[in-house]
Amino acid sequence: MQRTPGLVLSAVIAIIAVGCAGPVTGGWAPGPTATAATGGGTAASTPPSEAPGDPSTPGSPAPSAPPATAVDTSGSVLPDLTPVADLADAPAGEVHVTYAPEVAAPIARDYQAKYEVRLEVLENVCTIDAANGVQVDMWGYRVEGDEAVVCGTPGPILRGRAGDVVTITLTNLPGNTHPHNIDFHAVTGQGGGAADLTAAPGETKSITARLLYPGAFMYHCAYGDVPVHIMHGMYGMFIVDPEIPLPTVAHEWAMVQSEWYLTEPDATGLAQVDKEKMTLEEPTYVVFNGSVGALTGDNTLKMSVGERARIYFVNEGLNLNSNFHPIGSHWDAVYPEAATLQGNPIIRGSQSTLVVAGGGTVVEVQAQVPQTILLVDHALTRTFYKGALGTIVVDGAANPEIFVGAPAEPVPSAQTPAPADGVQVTITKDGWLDPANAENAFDPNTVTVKVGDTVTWTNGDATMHTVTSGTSANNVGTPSGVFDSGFLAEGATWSYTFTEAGEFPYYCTPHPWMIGKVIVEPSA
Ligand SMILES: [Cu+2]
Repeated sequence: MQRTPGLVLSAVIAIIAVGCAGPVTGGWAPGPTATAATGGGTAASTPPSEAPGDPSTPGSPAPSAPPATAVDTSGSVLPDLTPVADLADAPAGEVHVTYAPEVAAPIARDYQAKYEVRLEVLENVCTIDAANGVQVDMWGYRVEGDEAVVCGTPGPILRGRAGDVVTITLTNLPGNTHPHNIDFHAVTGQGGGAADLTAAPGETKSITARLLYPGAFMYHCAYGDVPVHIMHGMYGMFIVDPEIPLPTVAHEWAMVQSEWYLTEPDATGLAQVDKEKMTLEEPTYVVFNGSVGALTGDNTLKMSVGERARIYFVNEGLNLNSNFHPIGSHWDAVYPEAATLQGNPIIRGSQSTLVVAGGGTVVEVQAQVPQTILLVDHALTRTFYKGALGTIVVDGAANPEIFVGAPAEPVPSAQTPAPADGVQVTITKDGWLDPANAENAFDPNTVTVKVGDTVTWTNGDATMHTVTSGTSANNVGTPSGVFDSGFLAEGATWSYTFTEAGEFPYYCTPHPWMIGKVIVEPSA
C-alpha cells in the first residue's frame, strides 16, 4: 500500500491555505537555478555547451547570434487592459453561467467589461451510475439559489472574455460539513483565488480577478487534502473567449472528463471514496460530465449533416491523461491545450488529441454523414468498462461519396439473415438504464432453439448495444468468442445461426449488466 508522505502533503496544504507572501523557504525553495532566468538573457542567446563548433578547431565558439528560428516571447499576448475604474458592466442579458453540456453564447463584444458570478457549494448523495444504482457522497457547485440543482458535479460552466474583470462569490451552504474553496486556472493570483475563497460551512467569500488569457480552463476545490476534494466531484470549467472571437459554429458544448475512485457499494448502493485506489491511480469509473450516461441515450448531443460543432473539453483528472477521440469522425480542428489565443497553431484533421490532467482542449467536428459519433477516451477500457462514453447523433441525408454502409447484412461465416419466422429478441428501449430491469434488457431474456435455428436481435433502444457471447459478473464481461454482433445502432438487426447444442449466455459489451441466454437443443 502506498502512503502519502505526510510532510509533503502538509506543506502543499499550507501553501494553498495561506498563500505565500514572501519567499518560500525550506524544501520548497526553488534553489539557485531559479536565478538563471533573471539575468536578462534568454535561453536562445546562450549556446548550449554541447553546441557543435568547427570540428577542425577544437573549442571553437558556437555562433554568437541567436538562430533565425529563435522563438520570440518578448512581446505580450495579454489584452491592453482597460483600467478597472473605466470598465462598464457587461450588457444586461449576457449569460455567464450554464450547466454542461450547455455553454453560454460566445461573448463577442469588442470591449472589456465587468460582471459577477455567484456560486454555492453542495454536499449531497447523488447517483453516478444509474444502471447499477451506484451513489456517492458528491461535493460540487451550483449557481447561487438554483435549488433545482442538487448534484454539483460538474460545477457550472462559466464564460467570460479576455480582459474582463469577474467578481466571484462563493457560499458554502450552512448544512455542509467541510470547508471548501475554488482554484480557478483562469485566474492569475494566489492559488487561482483558492486561499481567498476558502469558506467554512455557512460562510461566503469573494474574489475579483482579471481574465488575462483566453481558453477553456479547469476550476476545482483546493482545500485541505485537495485530491480528496476533487475526487468528490468538485470541479468545473471556465471558458474565456479571445478578443478576436472564434468562428461561429452551429453548436457549442462543454465536456469534462474525470475519475471516481470508489469502494464496492453497500447494500443501499452507496460507495465511498477509496484513497488507496486514488493513490494507485486505478479508478472505478472514468466519466464524461460527472456520471455514467451523462452524454448518451436521452442525454446525447445532436447535430445535422453540414453542421459544425465545437466542444470545450477539460480533463479534470484526478490522475489520468485523456486520449480524446471521435469514433467514426475526425477532429476537423483542434486548438491544442485549449489555448484559443489568435495566432496559436491549430491542427486540422486529426484523430485523437491528448488532454493532460488539469488541462483542456477545444475541438471541432464537421458532420459529414448521418451516424452516431462515439466520443471516447481511446484508452478504451475506460470507455468499455468504466463509463467514458458520449455520443453525437448526426441526422441528415446520407452521402455515398463519403460512406456506403451495409448495416443490414453483416453475414460472416455461420451467420445468415434470419427467416421471417425466426426467433426474435428485442433490445428493449431504456431497458439498460434500470439495473433492476437489466435482465429484461433483452426480451425475451432466454430463448430456446434447435441446432440450425437462427436468432435475430433488433435494437429497439436509442443507445448502441452489442450481443456478445460470454458471461458477465460484477459488470465485467468475459467474451467466449462464439459470437459478437459489434455495435448495433438504433433499429439495427443482427442474426446468428446456432450450429451446436449447448447454453450460450451473452451480454452487452458497453453495458455488461445486460445479460441474456440462448439454449440450443439438439435437432430432432
Ligand atoms: Cu472542497
